[in-house]
Amino acid sequence: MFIDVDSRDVTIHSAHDAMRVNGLKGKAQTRRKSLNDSLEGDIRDFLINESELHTYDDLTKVNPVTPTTVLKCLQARYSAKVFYTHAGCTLVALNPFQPIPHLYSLDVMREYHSASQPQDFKPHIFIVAEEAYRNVQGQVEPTNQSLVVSGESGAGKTWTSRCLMKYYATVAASSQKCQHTVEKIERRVLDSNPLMEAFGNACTLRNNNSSRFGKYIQLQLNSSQLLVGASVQTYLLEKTRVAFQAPNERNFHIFYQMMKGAKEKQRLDWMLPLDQAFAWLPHADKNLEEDCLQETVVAMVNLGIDEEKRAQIFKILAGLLQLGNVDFSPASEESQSCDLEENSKGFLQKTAVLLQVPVEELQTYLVVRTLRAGKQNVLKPCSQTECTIRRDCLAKVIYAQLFEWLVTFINNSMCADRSMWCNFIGLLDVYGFECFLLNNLEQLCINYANEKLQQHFVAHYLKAQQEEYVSEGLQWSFIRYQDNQACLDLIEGSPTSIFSLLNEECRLNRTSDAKQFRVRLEKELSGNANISWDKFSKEPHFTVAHYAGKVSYRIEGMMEKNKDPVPPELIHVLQKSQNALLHGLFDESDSGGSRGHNKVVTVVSKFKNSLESLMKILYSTTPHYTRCIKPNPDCRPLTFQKEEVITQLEACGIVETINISAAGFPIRIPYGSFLQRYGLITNTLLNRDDGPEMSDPSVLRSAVEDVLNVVLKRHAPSSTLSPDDNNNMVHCGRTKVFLTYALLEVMED
Ligand code: AOV
Ligand code: MG
Repeated sequence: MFIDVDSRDVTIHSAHDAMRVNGLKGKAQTRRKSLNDSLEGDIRDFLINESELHTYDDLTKVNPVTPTTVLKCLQARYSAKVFYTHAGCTLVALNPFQPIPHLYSLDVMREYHSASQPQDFKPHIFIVAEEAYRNVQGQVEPTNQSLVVSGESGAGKTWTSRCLMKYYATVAASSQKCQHTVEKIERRVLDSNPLMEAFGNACTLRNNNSSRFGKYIQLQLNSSQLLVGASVQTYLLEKTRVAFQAPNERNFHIFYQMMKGAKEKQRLDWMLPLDQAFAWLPHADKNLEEDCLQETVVAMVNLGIDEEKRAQIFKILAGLLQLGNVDFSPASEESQSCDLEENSKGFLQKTAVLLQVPVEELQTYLVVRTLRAGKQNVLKPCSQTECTIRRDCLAKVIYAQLFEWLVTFINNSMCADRSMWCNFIGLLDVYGFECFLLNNLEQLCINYANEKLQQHFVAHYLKAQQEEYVSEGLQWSFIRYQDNQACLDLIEGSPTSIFSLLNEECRLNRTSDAKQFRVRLEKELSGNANISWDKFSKEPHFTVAHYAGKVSYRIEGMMEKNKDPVPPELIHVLQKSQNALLHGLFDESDSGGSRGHNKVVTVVSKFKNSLESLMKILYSTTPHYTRCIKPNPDCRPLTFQKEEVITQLEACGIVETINISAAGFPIRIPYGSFLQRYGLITNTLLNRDDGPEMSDPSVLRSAVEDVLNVVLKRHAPSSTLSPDDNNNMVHCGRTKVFLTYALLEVMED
């Protein structure tokens, strides 16, 4: 796919002549590298003044824009405790990892909100917030806005989204007239955060409060631009965490909140004695500020979850903790079913009591499964491993359904009637690009989502670049810039892609073999340059070259995860629950979809569909990008590590924006400065005390053109400076000369 940019519109269209493309990006990269290496001494001083780097509010103004100069600028600013920097149409936010007094106070919000030109203020997330708020009203017609916050785990996405929500809850709720309802709604919108975080966030190696789901929240505004409601859409909760926590990681916060915050009566109701250890509750000794049950309960109350429902929710959760302590011992003979470990019997009993399901049936269907033989059902004992898998599946499906119920409840509680609102501002807080030593289906989905967002971002950034050229009067256009479509085709394309092959494997419903699948991938996809294999690796895997770097994915277990099977017998047990909420979660009447009997809706299909609707919304709104950067891996306050930051600049597309500008004219030199340095070529050396006629732009411009004509004549005789010529080396704008790196090198020689 190519992105064609004309001066106003970015149109994206598929073209299969992809391979024929000019290697713009490649060439620009080589050029940039050689320039970077040779950028020494006085040319660098001429282009950038290092001692003033921290004063650059916009990275695209650093001249030349290269990864090195951008990195230096960010570092200088971070040392000066300046955490926000523009990067063209993007905002870069560096995580200070410590509270910064007054940076987000009500006074500061009001200052940005009441400013006539907030852009003239210091870079801040409130500029983005305010710009979107003003854009919603629109000069011609109102337009919906999207604020996309991205960055790696612990970079500050969730923190930033919370800041944005507080901003709107403050500035969009100033009306006195309908204060009562507005106050209520803004409270609810803000309370949705701690509630969803209690159930969807967890302490990981990278972030004590890591979001284990993606979310897009739409703040609904009425014609007077007041916040009247909100709706939230969530993406792919990492439900595996309920039953499996990686070493040194924890389960979802809510379990710890219960364990620590229960009052005496609740402890009895929930069967949670203080001295009881739970297998699924590791590191309960760690104390986090996120462990506060009270805050979650207050949020539940404010959102309208009544006492009865709360009791049902907590009992279900407590039941899951007990279930985690149920272990199986191998059967003495193969034809026999597994037994429970001696002390597991009590835990299973408690699970059944808390989930309010019949204990015998629960036990039976954990250890045997039904097979259909002709018209009859026969019971087949499961192996010890299979029993454990069934137990975990049960926990995961309950937790995932509960989370979904909660999100629906929150939506019902916050969402305004469609007639009440006109426009929305959407906030997207999704998991950033991930690359671990071992990567699974989850990472493939997350990175696929990031590829999608990156494509959207590139289209948006190209458009902004083009607009700058237009404002300087340049005719040149980014006609063909190659984006990441090839990688997306590899992952999700049709007819053949990683997703389509995975789905086929699941549809065939056979026991899939990782090695065979790898052979199949290689056979069907080896034509795509974005996939590769390490010939020496013993483990079946494939490696995808993402825009942010290469990631190797393990095939083992991928098909099973994609199928996400739930033992139907266990669902039947849950349908017998006396707990009204739990019973409702598995109501037979709507057990279609993923739990339906015949149709397999795989994890990747569901994810692809939900992402596609998200992308549709994003393309229909005006986007604003914020890139959060984690300056060191250990969350240490005010510590800037270059290698960490540069990798993230790559992953979040800042380096890509540099590439895009390199594909155009990355060196921009004001006429005066240009003549000071290169005027000697035509003996028009410009000094500081040159007369007033030299400050006249047209005089300057013509002197500059003389210099350029001499150089072009010698080095590129086919190029001219005529405005109609689609010159690919240099252009004269209204106030600046726009150059490629190649021509800069020639000039320097
Ligand atoms: P994330 O959302 O990007 O990670 P968070 O927003 O949870 O990351 O930020 C991680 C931690 O960094 C927070 O808990 C704060 O302690 C700190 N922090 C972030 N931004 C700021 C700020 N502007 N000022 C002060 N402290 C900040 V993840 O959800 O793990 O991908 O999955
Ligand atoms: Mg987060």
